[in-house]
Amino acid sequence: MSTIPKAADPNLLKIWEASEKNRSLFEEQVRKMALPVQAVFLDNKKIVAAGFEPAADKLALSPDAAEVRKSFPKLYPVTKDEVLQATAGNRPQTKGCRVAVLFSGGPAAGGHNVIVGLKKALGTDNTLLGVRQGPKGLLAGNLFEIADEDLQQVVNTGGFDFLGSDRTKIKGHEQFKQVKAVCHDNRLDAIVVIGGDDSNTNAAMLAEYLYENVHADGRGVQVVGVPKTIDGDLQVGEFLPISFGFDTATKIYSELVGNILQDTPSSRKYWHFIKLMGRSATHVALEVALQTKPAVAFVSEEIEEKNLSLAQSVDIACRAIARRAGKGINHGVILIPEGLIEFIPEMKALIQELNEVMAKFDKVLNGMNTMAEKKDFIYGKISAPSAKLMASLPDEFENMLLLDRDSHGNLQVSQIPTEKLLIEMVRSRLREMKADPTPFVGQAADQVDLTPEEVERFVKSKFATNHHFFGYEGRCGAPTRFDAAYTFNLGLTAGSLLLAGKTGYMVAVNALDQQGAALAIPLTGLICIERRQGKDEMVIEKALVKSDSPAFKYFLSVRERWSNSDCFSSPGPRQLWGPTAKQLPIIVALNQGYANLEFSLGEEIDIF
Ligand code: FBP
Repeated sequence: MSTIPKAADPNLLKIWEASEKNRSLFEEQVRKMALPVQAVFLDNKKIVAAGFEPAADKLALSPDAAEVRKSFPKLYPVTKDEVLQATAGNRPQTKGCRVAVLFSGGPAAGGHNVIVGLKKALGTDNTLLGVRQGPKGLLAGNLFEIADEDLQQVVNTGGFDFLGSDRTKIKGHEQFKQVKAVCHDNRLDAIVVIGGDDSNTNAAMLAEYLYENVHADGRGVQVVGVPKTIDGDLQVGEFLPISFGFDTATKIYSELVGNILQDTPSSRKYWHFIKLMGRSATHVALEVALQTKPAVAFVSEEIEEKNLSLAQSVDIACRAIARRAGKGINHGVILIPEGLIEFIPEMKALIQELNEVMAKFDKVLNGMNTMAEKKDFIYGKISAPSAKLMASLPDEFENMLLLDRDSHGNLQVSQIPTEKLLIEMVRSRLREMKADPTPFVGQAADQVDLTPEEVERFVKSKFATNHHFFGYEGRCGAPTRFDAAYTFNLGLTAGSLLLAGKTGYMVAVNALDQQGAALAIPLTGLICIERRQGKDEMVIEKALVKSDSPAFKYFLSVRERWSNSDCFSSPGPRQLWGPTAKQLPIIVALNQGYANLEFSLGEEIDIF
């Protein structure tokens, strides 16, 4: 055989260069993917805006509703906290409307399709402007007109790169005034905020502030929110089954976890501690657990409800490891939700105290030069139990708890290496258990039921580990078929709502297994009062995993079996075509009471 390298085939180079212009062969194909459109948005196969009418079902309001209403004297009398539903009747005929759209917060797959749907609903008689770099760009008036050709490039692609995003919180009179001036100067009639719970709270405040008198003739600017976040914690019961981006992120994480699970009984030597993104709620880790069946999956909400300490949480993992070691299985996967530490009650109390101290003494702390100086100061300000707990943590972890908070006052948990902390604590606990297994062996809830032979096997077993954090890998992947379809319909809903003259709503689509129903949820009806950075603030409450939800109950019924055997599932890469392409998130199908896992959102239409 010749060792001289061959020249590349010019034909292949041509194919590859063409694909480079279109980013990749995959993206070239994906742009052509037809999308399902709900019947209310179709007239003779042409996409049109829908009208709206009151929905039959009512929102369950928070106990703070009466207090919240006082802060929305203009919005509440109009929305009356009533949900609207899209209808093919009284379609809006609005022309000349100028709408600006922005992304806010972390990226999530499908954002580009929201914009495509929005533009389609607005049609050629209205103008869509993109805001570059999120709320910060809105304050700076960084707007440009979006053309159909721009959208042909980004349809069905992941990420937020078309516009960019950021986490600036628009708050305070000065910033609201700034937005008002931008609206006035750009002759805006409406703004669409694509964001999570905090961004939709901001949208409600903006809708109130911009309700009237933005333009010389007294007109205001409408504001509508679109529910985005991979965390899945923006849910409103049956009205909003899930935020967009969750499906793509969890399918990507499930593929990665499935691959690792496939590796464990192949190489038979590692315990993998895997932290999964999802700042607060455990929806992401729960979905990935249901998809992959690991040995252990922590559910933060359960730990909080049972009031478990950090040491007790560590014991959960140790018991599973010991039980499997007794059976000769010295490998497995432990899933850790990103927000776990904030839900362990003693850690939560510590973090809350730190948040308050850091907010209150912001200036003093910023003036300090060393971490040691900051620590000394902070230790003097927190309670004795919190100080004791903090001092017991490894240094690296202790420093991380003192990192700068995000613009909403939250600890940036994606930066905290919980997976490494757990490995250290599990290792030292296992050492204790092996040194004298007697107190740990038995049938009580906090013991491990092992035979003498199994105890011997456990004591001799090795504990080798790897740690991973899957977060940024999943946020911007190409949208799944569901996220692509769902977001396009959310965009159609938002555009229709604006043309129908509505303001102060968040769009939603439910009945995801039954052709979909487009809804508008009044933002004021979602707001409650929560303590943040030491102050009471109006926020949209995060939807956490509920212990009585069908998804959690199902998980409870199977997790011991998964833990005690070496069964697992490898769901493989997400599919855009073929028999599994239409699979919904399992938690959505279970919690909404669907009879199967397949979504159906209407007739498939070529978008361009
Ligand atoms: P959003 O709530 O803005 O959608 O962001 C969610 C998230 O992806 C979390 O899961 C994660 O903790 C956080 O963003 C990471 O933030 P950042 O992008 O600032 O590192």
